[in-house]
Amino acid sequence: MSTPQLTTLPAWGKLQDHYQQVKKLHLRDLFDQESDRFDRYSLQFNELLLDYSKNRITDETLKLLTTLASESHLDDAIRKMFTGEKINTTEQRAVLHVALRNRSNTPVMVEGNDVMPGINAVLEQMQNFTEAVHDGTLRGFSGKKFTDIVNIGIGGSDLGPHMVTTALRPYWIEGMHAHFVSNVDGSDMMETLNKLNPETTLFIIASKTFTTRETMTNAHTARQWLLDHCGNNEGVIKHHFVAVSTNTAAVKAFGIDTDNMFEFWDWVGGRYSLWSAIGLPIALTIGMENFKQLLNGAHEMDLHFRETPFENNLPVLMALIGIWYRNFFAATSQVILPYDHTLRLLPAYLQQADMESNGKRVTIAGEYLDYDSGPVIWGQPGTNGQHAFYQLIHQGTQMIPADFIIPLESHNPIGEHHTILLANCLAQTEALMKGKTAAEVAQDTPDSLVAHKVFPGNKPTNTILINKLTPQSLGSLIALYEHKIFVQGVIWGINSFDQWGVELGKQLAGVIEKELESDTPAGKHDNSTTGLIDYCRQHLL
Ligand code: G6Q
Repeated sequence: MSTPQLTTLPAWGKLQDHYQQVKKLHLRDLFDQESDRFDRYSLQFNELLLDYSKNRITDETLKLLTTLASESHLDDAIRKMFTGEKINTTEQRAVLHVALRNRSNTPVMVEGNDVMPGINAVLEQMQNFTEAVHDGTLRGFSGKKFTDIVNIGIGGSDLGPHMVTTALRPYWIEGMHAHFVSNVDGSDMMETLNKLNPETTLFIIASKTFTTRETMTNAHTARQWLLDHCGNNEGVIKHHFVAVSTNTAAVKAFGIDTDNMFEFWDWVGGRYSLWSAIGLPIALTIGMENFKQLLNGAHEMDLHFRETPFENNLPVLMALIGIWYRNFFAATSQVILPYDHTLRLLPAYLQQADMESNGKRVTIAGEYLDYDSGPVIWGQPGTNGQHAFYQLIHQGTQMIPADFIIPLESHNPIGEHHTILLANCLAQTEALMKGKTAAEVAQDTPDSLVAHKVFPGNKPTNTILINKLTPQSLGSLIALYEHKIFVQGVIWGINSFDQWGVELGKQLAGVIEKELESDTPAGKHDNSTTGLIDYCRQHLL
């Protein structure tokens, strides 16, 4: 079914009219009038509680937004994704990260073939490999057990496993340490290698295409480092390097034995790939059983997403509320605020997941949008951000919807730390909602300062409470955001699963790289770029 023009849908027009009413309402007043707002606008799912009551919504808003979802044929789009239809139309690919964590193991067909046997075979290969590394069956060139895993990858082949491995620090197997090198800046690689012993270091080259310049450059540097430390014995490479890729030929050409290659498929998008063998560094660090718990948590969220009516469906609600702010309040950004040190990479991870998926300006049919699509996603862990950018969220001129995320139970329950963290998280959402009126500003405040000390409030927030950050609950949390992004993409009528802007970036540098290395004048560029290339060549090279 083709996506109808969003702005012509009946619910869109009604939401525009409704916005004129709601924009005048203050959350403080809504809470005064509705003492059961928390009960009505919060939902629990397994280990997660979503409180969306501090949003600028009424029952009518939610009714209209869920109608918008129905009019956008969201149910049909969900079915298409889960049943392997080629919804990534510009690349003619299915989108099946949900199959990677399909723990019920029911068949998922792509072009008449069930993908589950292939997925299960790679999971088994990962299991055998991680066990062999952990029990010492596989060892480094001098016979010592591996202690350090270095994942070399970038973008989707880095951010997911890096974020998850960092978030699950309390589950790290004793004696195993994970490192992630992504940037082609040599400092990234050297800072990592300088800490490591080549005899006990295992490298994972993670690249869907196995052609990405940064990853290949880093992989060759790591290879040479190892050779330099083992008397240039090429035979050791196969013991210290494994690859995760869809490109068997390129893996072979690099010199990695295809027995040491973990396969994945073109229907796994890079930013959705942590559930595939791209998750190998996760499995090596926390163990395969915990990796499967991560998959279980995501699968449970998949089932919830697929089966729950829109009005009680966590990803759908979060997506619709996001659309409400983006398209009607004209909010340009969304901030992610995890109150958990181990979730410190979540904002960067979601930045890619969301901005690469929904940073699009044409519909699936190639027509220019006459409405806004994905917002800027950013954030930092709390409480650190409170001492920095929260000022603008409280008192700046724009409205920035915020997601606050916090586990109730800490893995490091020392003294009062966690109570202080939790109190700050809850206090911020309350303050953003209520604000502080001129009447509430202290009586002895000079008139000239009152306006400076007034907080407008009415700043919307979601709060996600997680009982405890475990592989399972983290899996559910990530899948929640993945599906939120999907729903928004469906309503905007865009392809959330291609990334032509990223592809362009991969090609652009090639020409200038050659020019920087040559003595002949720079080729055809604008005057600024030519000037910069010439300056670099004269001063640095
Ligand atoms: C993800 C993007 C992008 C990609 C990297 C790495 O969805 O396409 O971030 O993951 O560019 O690509 P390779 O895995 O092919 O090296």
